[in-house]
Amino acid sequence: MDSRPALERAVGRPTARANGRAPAEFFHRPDWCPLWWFVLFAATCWFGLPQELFAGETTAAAGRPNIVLILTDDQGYGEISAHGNPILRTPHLDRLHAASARLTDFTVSPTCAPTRAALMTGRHEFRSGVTHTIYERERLSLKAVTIAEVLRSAGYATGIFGKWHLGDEDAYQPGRRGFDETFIHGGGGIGQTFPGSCGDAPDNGYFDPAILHNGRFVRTRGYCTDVFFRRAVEWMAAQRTAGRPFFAYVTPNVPHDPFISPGPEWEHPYLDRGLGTNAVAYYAMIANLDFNVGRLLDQLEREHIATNTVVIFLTDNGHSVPGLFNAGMRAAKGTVYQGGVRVPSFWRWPGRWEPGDRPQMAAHVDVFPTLAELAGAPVPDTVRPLLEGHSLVPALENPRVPWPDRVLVSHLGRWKTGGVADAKFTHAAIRNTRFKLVNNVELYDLQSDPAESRNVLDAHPQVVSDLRAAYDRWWAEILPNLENELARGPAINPFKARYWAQFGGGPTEALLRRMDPERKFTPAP
Ligand SMILES: [Ca+2]
Repeated sequence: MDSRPALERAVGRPTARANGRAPAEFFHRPDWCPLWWFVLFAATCWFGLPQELFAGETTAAAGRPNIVLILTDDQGYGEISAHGNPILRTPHLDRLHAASARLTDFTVSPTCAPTRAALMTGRHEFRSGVTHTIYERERLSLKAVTIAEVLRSAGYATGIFGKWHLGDEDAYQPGRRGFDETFIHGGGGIGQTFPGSCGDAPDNGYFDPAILHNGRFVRTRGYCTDVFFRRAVEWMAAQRTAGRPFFAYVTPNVPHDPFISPGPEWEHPYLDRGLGTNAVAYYAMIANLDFNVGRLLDQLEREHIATNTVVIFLTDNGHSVPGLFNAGMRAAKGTVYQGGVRVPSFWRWPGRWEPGDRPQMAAHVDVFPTLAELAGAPVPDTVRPLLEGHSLVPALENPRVPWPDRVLVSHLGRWKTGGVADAKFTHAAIRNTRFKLVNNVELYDLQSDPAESRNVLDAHPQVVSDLRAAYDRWWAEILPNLENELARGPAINPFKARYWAQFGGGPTEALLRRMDPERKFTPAP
């Protein structure tokens, strides 16, 4: 197999040369995939908005801002005090919220690896083989081109600090997917062990974790979130000194379970508030995360690069502790209801983007084209037609920019091994700006009923018909891309094998059983 990075394979030559086409032309391309032609046709019919409205004049590419993308794990829309949480205090995220353009209708996937795949590729995760968070189905197809590759080809230094979760085998690691600097844990969380390849270093914990730094483990000191942000800030300072624009992808593993508090001082404000043990730890983890976001923002000020740095804050799915404040939305992580897929989306560029809400319907797939445009990074001709996202720059620059209707699909995936044929209408939703069709039998009017409490399927037969047709087409398109469904992983998690090779040791019988790749096909009860 061609061992070059996917971007170089895509363009067939070294990728530093520009292809000469301005990013704003994404929306004028005649060779868009058929689905998007259908979407635009539908949008024009339903709302009478011309396609050209997406192609607003932009000025962003005139500069080359640094880009910091913070993506937290299992923090929902409601876990920010500026969003109305009555208990949790997040003063630094609130500060970022106040200074940001905020996409208030921003959709991600229902779980971790899927959202990360869509962010990295600008495409729905199923198109890159990601249909689960484990069982080799979290591996991002090696055919995919990542936004990190595109930014690096444009001269950006690229770094990841935290969770990757798109494949733990060497070929899938972020160092081979466009990142110069990698400082990560394995699997979907610190200390995890699953059958096959997905898992972290043995016996790893949230305190003093062993972290894989550019291919070698380092023994760190402190709580995981502090460790990841500290290294990210150090690396950003080094890039500033070197005079290189940078893309820092900061992906802490919190507040994903296990709910391990960073310390009693973080728990204190949440004791005696009627919260369960997990909820106290969950809020303490977020409070510590908030502190680290503040530290990062302060560092940008000290380095005098805040005005030349775009800071983006997203989370990867809805919250995971039932019963907590959820901004009035239905359900949580692992569902396609709004509580599972609508998340915070803050975009700060001081002096460039007016702080305030942006109502335009947006999603994780939009991040790739947006970052490429901000960086003035050329997207290969072979990749551009595959992108499903739109650049958000017009909306970030102008809160009132008209925004055509579109359709987005959310699907949980996670069907049993080999069971995709039965999964078409299970944990599946397709929506446009106003309506959402869930599992083919529930229709919600998100504008009048954001809580998704009233099924109005019978009242809107044309809407249902149109969404069903779009979904049928989408489902047929994704099936050929599910390349990981029957993949068999290695007998030992690669992170563990690498750790033992560096420090000595080996698996116990119990650990061997937990890593046995056969469990993918016959899971233990
Ligand atoms: Ca997650």
